[in-house]
Amino acid sequence: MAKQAKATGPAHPLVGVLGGSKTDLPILEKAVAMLTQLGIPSELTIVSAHRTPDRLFAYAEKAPDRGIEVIVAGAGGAAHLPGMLAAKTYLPIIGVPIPTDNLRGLDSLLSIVQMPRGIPVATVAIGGAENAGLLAAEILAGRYPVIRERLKQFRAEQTETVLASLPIQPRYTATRLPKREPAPKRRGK
Ligand code: RP5
Repeated sequence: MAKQAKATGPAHPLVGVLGGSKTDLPILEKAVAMLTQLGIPSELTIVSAHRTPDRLFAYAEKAPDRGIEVIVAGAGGAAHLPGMLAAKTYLPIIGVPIPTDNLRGLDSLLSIVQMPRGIPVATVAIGGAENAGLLAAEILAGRYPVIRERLKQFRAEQTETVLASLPIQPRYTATRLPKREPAPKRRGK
């Protein structure tokens, strides 16, 4: 696929990519890059569950009317951003646990993945922002056939790249087997 597909459908962002802090942006840019590659318009901004809670509520409440259909939310440590967004909107929320210095993102992962029954957050791997972008695209693919086609193409090219990087034949290592033990005698014979 061309590095960047033409933007898909509406001119407004379909995916909101939110980080809890400026320091989360290098990871979340990978979700934006994936969406851009698939031609899906997105917006990237900072909303902190703890430092700017009113902004979080306002974003979640206005997002559907602004045409946002999926939210990717990354946060680190006591990562409450994805869960609080999920509590305030019916839009699907994809949580990205941001790696941390002290606990290497395990804190972020557990904070995001252990949602209570009734308020789900789809959680990707620690630092797995590319997959968050892909998952957002897969959610949108149900409604936008052009996104479905681009995802199919992405998968096909990915498979081709992997197969092209492998040796064609399985590698055979010749080695001398030890002599076989004689078969044990059957009883009664
Ligand atoms: C969280 O605290 C953010 O998502 C970020 O990952 C973490 C640390 O934030 P900074 O102290 O780097 O701004 O809310």
